[in-house]
Amino acid sequence: MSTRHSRLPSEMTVERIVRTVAETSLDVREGLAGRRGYEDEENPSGEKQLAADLWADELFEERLLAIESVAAYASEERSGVVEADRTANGDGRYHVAIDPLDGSSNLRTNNTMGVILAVYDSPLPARGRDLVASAFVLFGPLTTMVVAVDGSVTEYVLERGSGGVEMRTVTEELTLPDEPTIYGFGGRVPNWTADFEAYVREVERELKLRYGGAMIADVNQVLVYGGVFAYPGLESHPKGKLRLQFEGNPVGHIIETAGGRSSNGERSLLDVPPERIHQRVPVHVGNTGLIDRLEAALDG
Ligand code: AFP
Repeated sequence: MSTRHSRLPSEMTVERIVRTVAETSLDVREGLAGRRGYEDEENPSGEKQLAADLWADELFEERLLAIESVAAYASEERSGVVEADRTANGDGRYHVAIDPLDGSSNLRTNNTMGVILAVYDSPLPARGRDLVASAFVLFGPLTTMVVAVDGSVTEYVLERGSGGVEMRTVTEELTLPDEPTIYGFGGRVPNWTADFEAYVREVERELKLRYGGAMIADVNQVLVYGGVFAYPGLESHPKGKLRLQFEGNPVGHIIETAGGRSSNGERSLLDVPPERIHQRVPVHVGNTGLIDRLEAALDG
C-alpha cells in the first residue's frame, strides 16, 4: 500500500480489502484440516470442489462485500458475480475477484497452496489494465502475502496479532532477479503444442525444473529466483487451464509490476479482452527475455 501519509479514501479502501483478505486467509489456513473431502458439485470450470473451496469462498464473500466501496464479488468457485446490495453511501468503486484456494488439489498431499486476490476498478469481467491491486497469500512454512499496488510489489509475513492480522514487511520494491534460474510448465508433454515443446527443449537445458501444482507457489519461485512459469495452451485445450480474471490477470500484474513480463502467447495478459467471468487463458509469466523468446517460438 502507498507509503504516503495523506492517504486518499480510495487507497484506504484498497488497503482495507488487502488486509481483509490477509486476515481471512489466516482463518482459511487454520480451517483446512477437516475440510479435505470432495463435495458432490463441480465449480463453473467443471473442476471438483473441496469442502475447503466452498467454505473459503463463503468467508471471503461475506467479509469483502461488507466493505463499503466493494461493489461486487466474483470467485472461481461460483458461476456469477455477486453484487453488493449497496444501500449505504458506498461509492461502489471496486470489483473483487478471488481464487479462494489456488492449488486446492495440494491439500491432500499437504503441499503449498493459497489465495489469489484481484481488485479491479471496473465491472467484471474486467481488463487486467483495470487492476488497482493484486495479491496472493501463500500457505508455506510461513504464511506470506505478495501485494502489487501503487507500482511496486511488497512481500509480507502474516501473523496473528492482538488486533487481528499483523502484516510484517519482509521485502519492499520486490523485483525479479536479472539472471533466471528456474522453470515450471503445466499441462502434459503429449498435450503441448509442437512450438511450445520446442521452447521447453531449449529452456530445460538452461534452467532448473520447479513445478508444484499450485500456480502461486510456482510463480513465487519465479519472483525469488527468476525464470518462467507457464500453463500454456494445449492441443486439447487451446486456451489452457487457468482463468483470466482470477489467475492470469493478478499474476500477470504482479510479475509485470516486479519488472518481468506476462503473455497469453501473443500479448500481455493485461491486454487480453475480457469476455466471460470464467474465460480461460494461456498463462506465461517471468523474466522479460524468456517471455520474449516464448512469443517468438509460438509465432513460429
Ligand atoms: P487446483 O486448485 O484444482 O489444484 O488447480 C490448481 C491450478 O489451477 C493452478 O494453481 C496450477 O498451476 C494448475 O492448476 C495445476 O494444474 P495441473 O494439476 O494440471 O498441473
